[in-house]
Amino acid sequence: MKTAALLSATLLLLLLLPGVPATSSDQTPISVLVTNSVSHSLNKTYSTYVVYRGILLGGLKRLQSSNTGFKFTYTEDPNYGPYLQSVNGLAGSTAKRTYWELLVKTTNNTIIRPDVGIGCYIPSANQQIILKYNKY
Ligand code: B12
Repeated sequence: MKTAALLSATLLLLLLLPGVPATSSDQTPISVLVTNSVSHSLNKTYSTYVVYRGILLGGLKRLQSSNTGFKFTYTEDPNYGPYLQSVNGLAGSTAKRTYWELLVKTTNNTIIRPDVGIGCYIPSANQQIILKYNKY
């Protein structure tokens, strides 16, 4: 009896505490904009989600398997982890000095350039992830 009361009190506390998800599987919705500043081809926007405090890579994998036409590949850097190599069939190239830049439009419309890659970035709800084919 005591245990049951304690359990419901804990559950109530979890539901009431701001910022604490009711379950660890809560979805954090994000959109993904694919854009190209080298050849100015058509932009594409997709919707997906990451789990609570999940990494962007997980959201991109989920988006890829949702059959919306979004495709990506990545390589594994020994020091920094996943490096976004190609998006929708277009790959970055050392010879052409091109790469897929990772930008994020936050909910107050500011565009930031994360100082980590797709394997470390943890999106917040309703952020727009911008994958921009760019030159360096
Ligand atoms: C040059 C450079 C780049 C170039 C690399 C191109 C090239 N062929 O030279 C370009 C412009 C492509 C680049 C891109 C990015 N970079 Co950079 N880059 C560097 C820099 C200044 C030097 C790397 C280097 O040449 N090292 C010397 C060589 C001999 O060692 P290397 O191991 O072979 O270097 C390779 C890796 O560093 C790799 N690489 C470069 N950046 C990144 C980022 C990630 C996430 C990964 C997995 C690999 C990777 O490319 C290098 C060449 O092959 C470092 C900072 C520094 N001073 O070390 C940042 C650095 C590695 N980059 C960083 C970041 C965050 C990025 C981006 C995610 C930025 C963004 N928001 O778009 C993107 C990667 C996006 C993607 N597609 O996944 C961070 C990584 C931190 C982290 N823990 O994740 C660093 C440490 C800078 C920082 N902000 O502090 N980068």
